[in-house]
Amino acid sequence: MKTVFSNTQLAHAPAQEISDGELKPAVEIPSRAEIVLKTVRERNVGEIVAPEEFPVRPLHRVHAPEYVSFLESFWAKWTAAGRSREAFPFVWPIRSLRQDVQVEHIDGLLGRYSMDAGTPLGENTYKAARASADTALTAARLLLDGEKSAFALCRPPGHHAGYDFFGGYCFFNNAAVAAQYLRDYGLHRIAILDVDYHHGNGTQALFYDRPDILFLSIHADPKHEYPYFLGFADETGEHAGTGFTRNWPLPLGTDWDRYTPALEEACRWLLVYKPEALIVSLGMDCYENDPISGFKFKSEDYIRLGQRLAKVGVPTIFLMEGGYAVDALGTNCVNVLEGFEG
Ligand code: Q9C
Ligand code: ZN
Repeated sequence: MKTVFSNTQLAHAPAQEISDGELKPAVEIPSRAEIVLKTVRERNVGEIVAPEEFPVRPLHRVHAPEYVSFLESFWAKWTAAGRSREAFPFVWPIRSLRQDVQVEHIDGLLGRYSMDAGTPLGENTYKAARASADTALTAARLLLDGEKSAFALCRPPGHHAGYDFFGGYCFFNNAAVAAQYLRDYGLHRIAILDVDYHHGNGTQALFYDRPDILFLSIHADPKHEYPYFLGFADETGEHAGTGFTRNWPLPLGTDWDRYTPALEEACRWLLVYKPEALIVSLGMDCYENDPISGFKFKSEDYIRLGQRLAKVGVPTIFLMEGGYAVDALGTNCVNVLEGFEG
């Protein structure tokens, strides 16, 4: 299968992140994409193509135009305020604070458009995130043009980003942008299967009231893991979307054997729903040596994951999400792709 990737995606290169009460070296870093790209080459997954440059319109189908503009203009405003290092939000308009004020200060804007303090923004974040979304859109385009599968080597990732906020290392919701694009260009039923270790809160929220985009997510129980405030089993959709969201929160320590019942159930939902396209939000952070996660996948389990998804028998695009054990990331990711291709 073809891999889509652009070097522009490497331009977002955060140095540090806030976690566990410390400033630590960032884990969502350019070498993640580089090692996956290298492994795709070495193991001859297929041709590597550059993304098309899409206009902003497909982003506006999913994200608030004012949010996109905020990201675009962020660095100019940040530096105009005399700051030169990467930025972290630190104040949010939560309960009892006013939601209706026109925020102008850059510190207020950062809180208005974010969900956490763990996601650094830098000079090139916007252009890298745009390129990552272009990579997802190009993979969607490949499917519309008749390919049976494609791999979008997205980075920065997307599934935590929502209608008007960034967070969890994510800025544009690549999977959501690709899903909406497939809808806008003629497909009627899209399924998104999110196998990242963390719940895809952004993707779920974007499509929560819609029956045309099924959202299935298997992840660490938010009772014990980020994002803490979404991803529980009782979230099944609302209004016309009732029944078109499913969550399988699993305990910390879950290994492949304890993961497969959830995966089998998710695959059964796919069989019933009969999507015209499947988008896999492919995080590799269920891996046993992931530095920020608590599941116990072995590298070989990623082959099994790819094999199982092939049996679903639907045109599929894989979009990279998380996965922070950089040394093993290329192997784990290409294991899925090879497992899928058989
Ligand atoms: N103490 C994705 O995998 N918090 N995002 C980590 C660790 C944020 C992960 C805190 C995790 C976000 C795309
Ligand atoms: Zn993750």
